Amino acid sequence: DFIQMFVRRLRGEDQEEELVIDYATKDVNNMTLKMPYQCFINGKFEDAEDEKVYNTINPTDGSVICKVSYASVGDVDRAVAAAKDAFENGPWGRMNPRDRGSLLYKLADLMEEHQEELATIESIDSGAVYTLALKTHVGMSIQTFRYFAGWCDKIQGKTIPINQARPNRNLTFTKREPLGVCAIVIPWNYPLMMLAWKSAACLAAGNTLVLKPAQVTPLTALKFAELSVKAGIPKGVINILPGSGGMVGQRLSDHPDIRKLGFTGSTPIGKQIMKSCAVSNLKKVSLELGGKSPLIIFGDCDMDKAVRMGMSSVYFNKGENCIAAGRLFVEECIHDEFISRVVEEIKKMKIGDPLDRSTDHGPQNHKAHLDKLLEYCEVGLKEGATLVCGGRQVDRPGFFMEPTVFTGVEDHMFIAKEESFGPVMVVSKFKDGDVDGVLHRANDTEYGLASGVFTRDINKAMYVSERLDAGTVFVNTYNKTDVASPFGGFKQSGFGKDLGEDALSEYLKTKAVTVEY
Ligand code: TAP
Repeated sequence: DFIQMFVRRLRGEDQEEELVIDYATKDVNNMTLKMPYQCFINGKFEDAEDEKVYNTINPTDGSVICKVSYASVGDVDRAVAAAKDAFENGPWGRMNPRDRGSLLYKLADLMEEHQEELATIESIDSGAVYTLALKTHVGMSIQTFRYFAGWCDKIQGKTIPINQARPNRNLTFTKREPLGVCAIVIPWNYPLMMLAWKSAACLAAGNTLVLKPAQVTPLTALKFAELSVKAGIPKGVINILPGSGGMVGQRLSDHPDIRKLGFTGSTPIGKQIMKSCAVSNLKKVSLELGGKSPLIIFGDCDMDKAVRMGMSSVYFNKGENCIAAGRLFVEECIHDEFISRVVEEIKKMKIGDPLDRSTDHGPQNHKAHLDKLLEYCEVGLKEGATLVCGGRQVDRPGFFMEPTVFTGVEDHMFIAKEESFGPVMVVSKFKDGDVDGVLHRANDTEYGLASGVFTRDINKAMYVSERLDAGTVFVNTYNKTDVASPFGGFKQSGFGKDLGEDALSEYLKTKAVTVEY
């Protein structure tokens, strides 16, 4: 019966022999990678319907890593049916929350055991610098699962005083229940971490899921699927379908048995998804979309810190960072010094093979993205912004782009308004002391994901952070994202939070029970 099966699974006794995986293998980074490449449906790796496949590419040299299954609508329907059955009839739905937490802790432990392999796969599939992949892409993913594992047995409702129906008495209490089958659709910039941010909260809340990774970065998600089996997560709870947004993603948005879709990606696709979710069956949605996050640097800042963090606000993960500072506003009195120090530091950055431990800056994620970035820089030049450095592809194989700085960027320009999602620093000056003026310009965007301010004046910092219209404000720091702190945007950067206690609510519904006695 299922309890015995569950106990065996918790002990990991019956898992490894059951699971048959046809791996793609590769010797790289002093290890042999074993990479599942097929669709993961109902606890098994299997070919897509029609056995369709596509190639996933290593952006460091443009070579093919391996072929990957290309899921279609039929595969989505099978995965959703499996997730529905796992939710309604499987052990997952009946499990004690604390046991659910144990499984998620086990999964996090397995991810840690395999962290070098996961980071290497992430590095070759997405171009992430290995040292960063280990610490952030994989490291934060592990922390995310641990953090949400701890929430499983702490999801609780309230008792609420309501008017009594005298002479009887009433008691109202609320229960927080999982939604059912959830879909998760994610982008390519942090493939495993985006999976972790959404899946961990979704699973901790007791749901089952069908996830579509970005087409260009499917491999860590499929390795994660393998680890989930080893952890003893029951079949059907996690399903992973590599494939296109237009087909797999669209079918997930339209599917009548899915109750929630969690999405991270661009604003136009987010709108399309929300529309489809509404029309099909009014699915709940959360959308983490584009950004053009302003970073304001005042003359009274700690200059060393402002230079260091101003650079990482733009160049972290080669600029493929949703909260990247899309626009820097630098006070006139320090503008020239700031720029010359940034340029000096850029010269020291080592561009190269992301697996090399001394590399600071790896290749852009895929060719189409690099091409878009080069075009972005051309537009900036044509508009009359000053290209201080960079702007070109690096003369070597692969999809490398020079860290770039534009100054003299005026508010009406395309590069002042549109996100690059690459290593392009876009700098505008503001008049000395003009706090309200720069705030107005910083907020004059339809995006509202993140923002930052550097100043030693605590009053100014508080004033500015109150008025910046963004879901995250960093004061004298940047990119300081933590699993316990809610993350998500305002305005057309979307709604709904990842991480922190808030993220659980995205995957729960509240039931009010009223008793008369
Ligand atoms: P998108 O083109 O929006 O793609 C994101 C995901 O949606 C991919 O998996 C994509 O599939 C899928 N998709 C495409 N069309 C779809 C449809 N009709 N229905 C359902 N899913 C569909 O974004 P991108 O270019 O991959 O990522 C870059 C953008 O994401 C940037 O604008 C960036 O700001 C944003 N981003 C935001 C955040 C946060 S937290 N706010 C984090 C990271 C990135 P394919 O694999 O086929 O493309």
